[in-house]
Amino acid sequence: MDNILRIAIQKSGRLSEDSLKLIKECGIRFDNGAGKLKTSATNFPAEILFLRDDDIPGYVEDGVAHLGIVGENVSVESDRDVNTVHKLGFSKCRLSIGVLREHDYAGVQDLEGKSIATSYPKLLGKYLAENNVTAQIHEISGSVEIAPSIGLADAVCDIVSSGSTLLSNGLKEVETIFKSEAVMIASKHLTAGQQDLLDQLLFRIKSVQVAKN
Ligand code: PRT
Ligand code: ZN
Repeated sequence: MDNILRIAIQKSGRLSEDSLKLIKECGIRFDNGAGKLKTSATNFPAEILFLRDDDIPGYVEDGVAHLGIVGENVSVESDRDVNTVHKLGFSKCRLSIGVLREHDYAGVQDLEGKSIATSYPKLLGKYLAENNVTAQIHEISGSVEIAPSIGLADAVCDIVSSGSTLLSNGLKEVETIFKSEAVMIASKHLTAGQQDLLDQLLFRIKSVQVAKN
């Protein structure tokens, strides 16, 4: 087991295609037969695990996976003890606060005493504390943007990419609290052999990135 790298990537979602593409562009070949949860590379000592993105930081912290590709937003929110070894440049997005469009918003102090719905309570809590704002954080796991229009919360804090989801829910973006992209995270307990394989992989990833720029 010492000389094999287990890489966890998202099974199905916004990160999946680009994660697979990156691994392939590094010259690593494997069979990704539909529905498989694990596959072995044929020309590099690596295994690929297909997981839900939220589970990846925990698997990497525990050393079940040695590396993972995940949104920095998910990695930071998970608060797991892992190393962020490289930014990958895809799945760029931001974590932003949105309020109802008709709401007169003058600045972050306007959130004082308000309730904010989010799936990112830690990142939001940190932002509010840094800005000396006390607000009620209402943690929900999905469909966050609907919360203000149904009276569940005064504001939302959610991932934004084009902004069209906020718009179609009658919201406007008022604060960006975190900028994110896909990152490679690594276990803090790699063997010397695994560290060597990670270095080889990072060299290939950087070469791919340089070739694209
Ligand atoms: O099933 P699993 O748990 O693995 O996946 P998931 O549904 O939790 O995650 P997924 O696939 O939706 O997103 C994976 C990662 O992609 C996120 O953690 C982000 O790092 C990144 N990413 C990039 C995004 C977006 N863009 C994005 N637009 N994640 C989510 N969205 C959602 C957002 O939540 C909101 O509902 O898209 C909507 C906003 O998009 P716009 O374009 O309307 O602004
Ligand atoms: Zn998820």
